[in-house]
Amino acid sequence: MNNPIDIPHEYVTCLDHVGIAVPDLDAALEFYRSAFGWVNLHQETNEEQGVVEAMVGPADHAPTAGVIQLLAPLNESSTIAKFLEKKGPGLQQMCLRTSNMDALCEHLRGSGVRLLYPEPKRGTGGARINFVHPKDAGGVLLELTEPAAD
Ligand code: CMX
Repeated sequence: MNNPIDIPHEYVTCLDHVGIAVPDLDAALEFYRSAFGWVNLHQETNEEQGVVEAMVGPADHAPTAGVIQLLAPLNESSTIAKFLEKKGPGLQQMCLRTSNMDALCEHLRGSGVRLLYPEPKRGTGGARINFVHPKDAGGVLLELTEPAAD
């Protein structure tokens, strides 16, 4: 049966990134540069999510190769500020890339998996994002991202 709701592996395409909460973005960038020669591939501020984020990887990274997302809090009410306060710096999330966010969300909700947002929000580079609650994903905050068309 060629129903995309039944075959999520066809539209959940790769590990997009792992997200690390950091108190100091510049210090974290310098660590990945000096330790591994990795570079800041993309940086932006997402006011809604309360973060300044930087995608870090090898300068010639392949489009489907997972990268590291450094997440620094934009203000004290930021999710990342709360995470740093409760747990300290470290792995905050893992993100899977999808080519069909709507079908994936329908599939997950139909399976009883809790998503944090009723509709996707704006993520890195204009991507559509949502999150699986960590309690429904083995203790891992699981982000889902559908990159912007360009
Ligand atoms: N990873 C794993 N478990 C986590 C977690 C995380 N990042 N954050 C919270 N939890 C756990 C808590 O430890 C807690 O477990 P216990 O009940 O066993 O103690 C449980 O989840 C619920 O925690 P909570 O205190 O009730 O909820 P929080 O206020 O910590 O919020 C969450 C948790 C996931 C709802 C919140 O972090 C959230 O909305 N995240 C999505 C948005 C986000 O992370 N934005 C920043 C990144 C932006 C981007 O990637 O673009």
